[in-house]
Amino acid sequence: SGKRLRVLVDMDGVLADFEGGFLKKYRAKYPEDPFISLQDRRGFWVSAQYGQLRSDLCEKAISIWESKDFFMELEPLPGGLEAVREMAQMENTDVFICTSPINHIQHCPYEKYAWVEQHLGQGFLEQVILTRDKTVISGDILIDDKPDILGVDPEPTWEHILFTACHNKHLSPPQKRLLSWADDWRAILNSRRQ
Ligand code: UMP
Repeated sequence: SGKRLRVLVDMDGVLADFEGGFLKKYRAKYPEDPFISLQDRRGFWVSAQYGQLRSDLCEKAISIWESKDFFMELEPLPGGLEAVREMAQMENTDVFICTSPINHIQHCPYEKYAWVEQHLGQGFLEQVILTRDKTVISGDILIDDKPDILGVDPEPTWEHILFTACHNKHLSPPQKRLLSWADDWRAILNSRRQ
């Protein structure tokens, strides 16, 4: 009964540990430079906060995620892969991984597909959406750690559920939150079923 539920799940900060992977590789490459602990992260843009700390650190931060193997070697966040596998098996449910690649195109787009293939299997490549504008993608729910998801469509079809991350945990956002994958994501999906 009813129509199918389409769930869009973000990758960096929701399925893959972008912040942890960044900090580990930044500290290894620039051991003499200051860094921002995950507890002190504020704002979605890592490069902006590093640039505020010291102006030269903005490009040093960017050099980390522009490097080969950065996206491929990100660790899965706890429970994320299990959750999307379970969603994919649910009746009347379609799950897509919806992620924005960086504009330095040498490694990131390929490595995002390779990460999904490695962790979720080749069949899951059918579910990957790479876009710089998530507002043009239709869905019922978008689970994403970015507080402000803007684009050309002022009224996206999806309800944005804010996935809690080190950089957004102090905000009082207008959206519902998913605190982690241990939180009740099944209830959030069910609330959008008709
Ligand atoms: N990103 C940057 N700069 C930052 C932090 C992240 O370019 O300071 C990149 C990483 C991801 C993209 O490829 O932005 C965010 O994608 P979504 O999580 O919004 O899909």
